[in-house]
Amino acid sequence: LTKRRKYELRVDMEDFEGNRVFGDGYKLHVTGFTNGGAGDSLAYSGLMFSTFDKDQDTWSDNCAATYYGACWYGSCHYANINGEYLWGTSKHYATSVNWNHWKGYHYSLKAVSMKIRPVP
Ligand SMILES: [Ca+2]
Repeated sequence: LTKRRKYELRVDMEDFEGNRVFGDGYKLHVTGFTNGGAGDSLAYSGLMFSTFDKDQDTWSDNCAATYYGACWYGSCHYANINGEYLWGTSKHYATSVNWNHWKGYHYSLKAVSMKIRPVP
């Protein structure tokens, strides 16, 4: 999808208290990050995308299966944006819709969106 030219990626998210933050300017292989309060939790995004049935992470075990998500896992993640939807603060560690640099591994976000557009 993004091989032919450069794109930028913006990630918007929201918690259950009505706060919104964003991360902007990812250029896939991650340069030029702009912090809109979110913190850089996509530091792993130079990696391959993994799902429970396609383990492409760098961990000896399976991140997607262990943390119930699908993401650019290393060993394993700061962001688990396709994780379980657990409605805010949760006892579960790192399995829900996490963005660690904003809300930590015990908070499931209300909403996350990712958008790309070509760099002019
Ligand atoms: Ca693995």
